[in-house]
Amino acid sequence: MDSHIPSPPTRRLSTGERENAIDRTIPLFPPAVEIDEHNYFDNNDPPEYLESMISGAQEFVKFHKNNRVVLVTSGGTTVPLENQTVRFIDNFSAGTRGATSAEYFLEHGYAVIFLHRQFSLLPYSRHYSHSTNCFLDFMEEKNGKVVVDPKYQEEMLSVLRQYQTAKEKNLLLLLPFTTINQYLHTLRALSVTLQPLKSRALFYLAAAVSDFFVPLHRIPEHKIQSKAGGSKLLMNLDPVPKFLHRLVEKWAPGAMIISFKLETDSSILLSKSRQALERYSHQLVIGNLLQTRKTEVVFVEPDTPAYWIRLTPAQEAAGIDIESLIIPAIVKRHTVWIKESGSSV
Ligand code: 9Z3
Repeated sequence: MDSHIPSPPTRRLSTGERENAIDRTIPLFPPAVEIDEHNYFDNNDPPEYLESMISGAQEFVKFHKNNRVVLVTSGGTTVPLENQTVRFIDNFSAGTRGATSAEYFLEHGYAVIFLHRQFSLLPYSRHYSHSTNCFLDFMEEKNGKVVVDPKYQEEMLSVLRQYQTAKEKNLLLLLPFTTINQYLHTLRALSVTLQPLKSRALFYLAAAVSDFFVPLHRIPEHKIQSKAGGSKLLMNLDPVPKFLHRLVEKWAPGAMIISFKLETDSSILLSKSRQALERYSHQLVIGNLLQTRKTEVVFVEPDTPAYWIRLTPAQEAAGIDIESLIIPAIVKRHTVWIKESGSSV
């Protein structure tokens, strides 16, 4: 690469115009109520595979009927602009938080339903699947055979054993989605599936969910055509209903529910997280900033001062996952939640 060409600023894909930007200081959208739920789910069809996916999940829940089960959502959601989709709107999330957290939940004895964006990072394989962690770099050739480079043997053996244990003990159910609509239908159906577990069910909603979408009745069937001479493409997106309150009240009563709040402006992170907690009346909002999400998060809970979890510089240098601190703190709270609800385990 020519070193005289300045590299583009990171993460900023367009300078944009201030007056067109989403104003993150305005209050959150109001939560969805029953009529919004009907409007959305009656008018945006479920994915064809939903029924068979849910029957697999029912089996999994039956198998773990006496255990703690966490539903981890992970990765970004896409917003198709055409029904036969060539173009879509997406977001940055690679699913690192979700995939890493799932590993630590498994380590703490949870069964995990991993509802993830297809092709985003997966528990265990994430160590070797990222473009900066290409699996081929962990291999070498010896006597005409492919073997793991000795310097990675120990770590890979440990990851492999954990992965195989999770498989053998049927502790990990991988369920993919791609679009925001698939995500919402699946989340609702899974919530109902988890109801028999009552307080032993935990929701850990780490997926980066789109705020805007094109409803089914407005989506063009075929690829949007560009006209000769070039015309502007104007998009008209509806807000995605905020179903968290429905989830808390109706879809998963009794379960412990944790959502994430993502911001880029540190001055509004705490207030936005507190607003979300009050608006949806669940148990915990984990606030994080895009820029520092791998090294610090803040727990916002009812009647409690904000609680920060931060990696020390030494932990950061040693490559410690912040999720290794987040998950034990959650497990402690989930234990209290279960006890207070009068259940055991
Ligand atoms: C998060 O905040 C996650 O921690 C990240 C993880 C998406 C930042 P990565 O995949 O990133 O590890 O790179 N998730 C929730 C984001 C979200 O959409 N929250 C909604 C909001 O902020 C509320 S449900 O409005």
